[in-house]
Amino acid sequence: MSFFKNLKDKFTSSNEAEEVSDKYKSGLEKTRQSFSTKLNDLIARYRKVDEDFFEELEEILISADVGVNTVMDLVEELEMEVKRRNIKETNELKEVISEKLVTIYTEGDTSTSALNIKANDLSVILFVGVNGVGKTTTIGKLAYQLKQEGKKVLLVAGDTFRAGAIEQLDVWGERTGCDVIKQSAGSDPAAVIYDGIQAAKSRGADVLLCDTAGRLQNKVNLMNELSKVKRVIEREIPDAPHEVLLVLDATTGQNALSQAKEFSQATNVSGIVLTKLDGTAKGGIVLAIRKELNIPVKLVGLGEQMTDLEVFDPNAFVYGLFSEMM
Ligand SMILES: Nc1nc2c(ncn2[C@@H]2O[C@H](COP(=O)(O)OP(=O)(O)O)[C@@H](O)[C@H]2O)c(=O)[nH]1
Ligand SMILES: [Mg+2]
Repeated sequence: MSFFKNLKDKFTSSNEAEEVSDKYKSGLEKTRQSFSTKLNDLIARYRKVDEDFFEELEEILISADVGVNTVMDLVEELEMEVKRRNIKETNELKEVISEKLVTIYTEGDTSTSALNIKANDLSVILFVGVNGVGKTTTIGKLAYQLKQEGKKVLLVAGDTFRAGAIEQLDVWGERTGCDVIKQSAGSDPAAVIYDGIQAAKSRGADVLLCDTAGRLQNKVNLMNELSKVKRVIEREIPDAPHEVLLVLDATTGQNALSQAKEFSQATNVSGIVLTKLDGTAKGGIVLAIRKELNIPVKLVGLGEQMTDLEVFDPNAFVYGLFSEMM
């Protein structure tokens, strides 16, 4: 069966699957418009597959932030596939490109993007990332989802540095019906997180979502503080934190990659949350992050609403990009 047909079947097979693919489709609107316009235009100009075609395809992929190394790998694989299947017409390549985007993302890694949340015990999730990337918003969205699944969720206001950060988390607490553990602004974040863990244990919470600051007096202070917060969590619960999620803003492009390198050193990041995919035409950054950092993208932010957070699924991503070309 063809790859397009498979995808189509998969994402129209049930109401749930359709809901997921609709979210991806609308969240990836800008990337799809830009990418499919360019790809269709390229295919119209080059009817036959040749060197120049691949060179221009490289440019399109690089302009979508896929990342140079990933683009090279991808195009190499495409060229092999063209030989193997004896493809002559560029029109036939749409499907091959979409298929390769998925395989290049998943290559050598069959793990799912599901969060490491325990069935019958407390799970602690630490959110890190620079200011404005969407940490607090993602915590609110995730709290909402987990509550829908029937879990008891507590939030901890570990960003004690930025004015208004505690109130912002409080608003999400009210919106989602989750308690927020907090101290006054300026207090020691590790102490607040410690309080959060004690509260989560005594109240029998299932999941503790820990917010942190994205900026301090300087970067060294921030990284030291995050390491300290992580140590406190480890000391209180030996196998925690169950996830350290680095939140990255997709609209910042390749800059997100350098942020990832810095935070990884301080906290051992277990997964990426890529926010604001709806706000960029360069959604290819998701591939660059996966390939160049070797950290899985676990969640994607596809809008500002409470429901605009999805587990990352490379198939849904590609379906969202190619649905109009199928
Ligand atoms: N369009 C869009 N905006 C988002 C998304 N996630 C977060 N935001 C917005 O990004 C801004 C900063 O978010 P915030 O959670 O305060 O970032 P923090 O400083 O990392 O905690 C807010 O205006 C959010 O509404 C997303 O997936 N899509
Ligand atoms: Mg915040």
